[in-house]
Amino acid sequence: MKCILALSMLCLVSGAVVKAAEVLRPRGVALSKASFYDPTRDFNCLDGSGTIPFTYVNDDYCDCQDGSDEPGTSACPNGFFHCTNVGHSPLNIPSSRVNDGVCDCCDASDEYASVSNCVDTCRELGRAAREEAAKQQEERLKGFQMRQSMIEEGRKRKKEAEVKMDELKKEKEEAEAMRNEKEEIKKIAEEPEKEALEKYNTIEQERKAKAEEEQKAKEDAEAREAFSHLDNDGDGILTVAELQSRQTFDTNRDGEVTAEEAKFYLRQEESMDLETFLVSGWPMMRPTYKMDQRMFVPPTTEAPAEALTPPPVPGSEGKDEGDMEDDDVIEDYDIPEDDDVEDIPKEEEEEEVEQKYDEETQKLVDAANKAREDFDEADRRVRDLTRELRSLEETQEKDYGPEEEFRVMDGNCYEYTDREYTYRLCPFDKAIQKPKSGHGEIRLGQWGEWTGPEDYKYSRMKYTNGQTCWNGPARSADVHIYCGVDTKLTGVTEPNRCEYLFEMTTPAVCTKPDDVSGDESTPHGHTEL
Ligand code: MAN
Repeated sequence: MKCILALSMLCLVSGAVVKAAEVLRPRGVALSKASFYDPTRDFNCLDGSGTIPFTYVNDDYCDCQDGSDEPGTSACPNGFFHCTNVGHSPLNIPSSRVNDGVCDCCDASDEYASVSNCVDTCRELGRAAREEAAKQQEERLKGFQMRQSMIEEGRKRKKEAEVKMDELKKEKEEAEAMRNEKEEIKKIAEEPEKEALEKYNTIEQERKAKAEEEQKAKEDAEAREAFSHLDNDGDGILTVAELQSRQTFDTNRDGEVTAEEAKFYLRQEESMDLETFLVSGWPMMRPTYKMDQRMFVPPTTEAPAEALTPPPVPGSEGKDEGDMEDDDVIEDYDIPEDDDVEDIPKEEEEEEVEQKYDEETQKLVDAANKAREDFDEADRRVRDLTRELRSLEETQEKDYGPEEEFRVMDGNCYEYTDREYTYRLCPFDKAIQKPKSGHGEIRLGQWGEWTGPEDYKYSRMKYTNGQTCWNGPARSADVHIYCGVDTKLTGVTEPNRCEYLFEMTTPAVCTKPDDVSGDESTPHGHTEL
């Protein structure tokens, strides 16, 4: 479209070609696009939406749909203005910012017709930027060199692990052979032990049976002796009168053995023969009788005398201790309820527990025990070596980067503390969150995999299967890795509930400075330096 008359002067000014980097082009056009703006020809809109006379370029009227006819004015809402910024970096700004009173370009070219006093600061800014860039390059070079050391160290460790694994495999084979040998020895030692124990057990059973028999005989003899002792007239029959003659049977301790008291021990009969006595009379009478017997045995040491001091018997309160006679002591005993008057001495009990095998059997048991211990030890060694080998194999299976550059991080942990938590990342192992309040650690995840984009997958790590979030999924953590001279965490956030983002720098991802494209969109181009 033609310029209207009133604006023709402006058309001339704004449409005039400007001289920059010795290539003439309209205002706001980048050097790379200069060839599209030929003042000797009509202008073709860059998107092909139309063709206009060259004088329409920068005439402050938008003719092309893509705004390409107005690179130097703010006429097109979607156009771009290019600042050359000599001395610094060129820049494209939305053309709406042209002459808006704000200095966007350091060379002030975007404000050519505004009242703002923009001045060209490109040289100073350029110098500072170049200094900063040089510093960054230097740091990146340093990082890159450090990466080389990490690679070397990583490869060295890999080799060492391989050597160690070979050693362990050999050791394991030897240990297995040793275990098999010990197992054989154990079997050989256990066979005679088993036989001997079986034999021993038979003998032992027989011995016990015999002992029981003897005990029974002893008790029988004891009962018969008691019978003849109580059978005053020796007629083979115990009578009420005979029992009444024994103070022992004065159950209520009133000084007299009544017929009822005597009959109690005769099972309410008038008399009892030996047979009945052995079967039912003696078992009932025995505790009382034995107690009586013991009471009369004069104590030989003080201890047993003390042991015999009877407990107070209800009803005996009226008796003054001082008035007591020897017999009183005896009579004041309660009748024991069980027949344990003769407590089995402690020693005997212990002897039973500690009972040893006969010498021959014991030797075989000892030999088998030793063989078992030896086998257990050999077996333990095999299991230890297997475990060690497995853990080493797991390490070897991990992906430590194309050049083993990340391997040195395995085994280290890095921390970052914010207001509430201390976060810990142990690369290739786990991520942890520890509340400052002192509560227990929360597992955010275990080492999962590399998750960076295809062109550089080693720029992101994923840790998964952490502690389950209340009413939610298992916690997990992403780790974004940037180039930096230190391996450290630079920040941790929780962009979504229970999904954590760790940011980390390390020389492991520093590329050679010359290779750096400066394109911030590629992960390894991004630097935190
Ligand atoms: C804990 C922490 C937080 C998390 C909540 C979810 O407090 O792990 O990071 O958001 O649990 O309940």
